[in-house]
Amino acid sequence: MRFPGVFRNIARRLAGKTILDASTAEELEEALLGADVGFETVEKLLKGLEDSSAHAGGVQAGLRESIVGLLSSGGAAAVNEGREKPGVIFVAGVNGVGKTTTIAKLAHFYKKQGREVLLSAADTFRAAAIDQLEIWAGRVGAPIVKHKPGADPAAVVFDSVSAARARGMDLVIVDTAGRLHTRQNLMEELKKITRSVEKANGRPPDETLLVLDATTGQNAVAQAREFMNAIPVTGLVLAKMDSSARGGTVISIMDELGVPVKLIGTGEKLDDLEVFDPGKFVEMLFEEGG
Ligand SMILES: Nc1nc2c(ncn2[C@@H]2O[C@H](COP(=O)(O)OP(=O)(O)O)[C@@H](O)[C@H]2O)c(=O)[nH]1
Ligand SMILES: [Mg+2]
Repeated sequence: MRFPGVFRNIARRLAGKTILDASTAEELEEALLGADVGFETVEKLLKGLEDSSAHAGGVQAGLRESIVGLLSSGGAAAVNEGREKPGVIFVAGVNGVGKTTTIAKLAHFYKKQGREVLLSAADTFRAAAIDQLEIWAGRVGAPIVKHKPGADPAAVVFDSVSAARARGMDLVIVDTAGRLHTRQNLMEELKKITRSVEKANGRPPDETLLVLDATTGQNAVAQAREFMNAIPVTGLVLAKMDSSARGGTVISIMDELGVPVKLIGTGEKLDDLEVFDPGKFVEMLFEEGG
């Protein structure tokens, strides 16, 4: 994954500096905004740098540390697989962000660890969505539970979780619709599916992942707020990090939403999913791809 030179340029500009002077602060502000870091997050980062009069390791190290701090503040980054079988991972997000692809990658990730994964085709709004998940299920080698297009997604989920329980499987990953007739309908449906998991499994979903398209910047933040009003999102997945122009999106998304980014999508293939690591990510921003 490579980012254009924004952060590398920042790093160069800050090289050797132990005090943040006004003109550098201004340049830094502009560069961070240009890298898709949201306004409030930029102000917070700058204030942190200005407040400490001198940075032992240099301003650049101070900035990196602050960013890693922001990226780590949302809590545990591991996907919760549930304390009892089957764990239920609920996946939401608007159409086109990369939900179904992420589900396939995640199923593949667990299958490689020898876990038994069942996919639940609860995006019943579009017939093509069921077909698409089925194709991925075939590639990954995971069973799928599906109903007819237009069926009640809560019933699909109930059957999926019940089947996984009966077969003693480890995990159920639930694909959901990203669009219905209205946004209100969609949010109601997601709530209903959540209750259906609880009915079938005796507890709500163990993990509720919201998939966001990393290329959409502040728009992704707005989307996330809407979903978070309807369902208890426990983790974010930033898909399309490989085509994300600037990389700063992650920083403001985590700062503004207070929910950890747990996974990042780095391509269209099954292996293109990574567990999000703040330290590694910041290093990559500043060094590898710049
Ligand atoms: N480059 C890239 N493309 C992705 C990634 N994740 C998904 N996509 C593509 O985004 C498009 C929409 O993905 P899909 O999973 O169908 O989205 P959904 O509507 O949210 O289920 C497809 O063309 C995927 O191949 C990613 O991490 N990187
Ligand atoms: Mg889909």
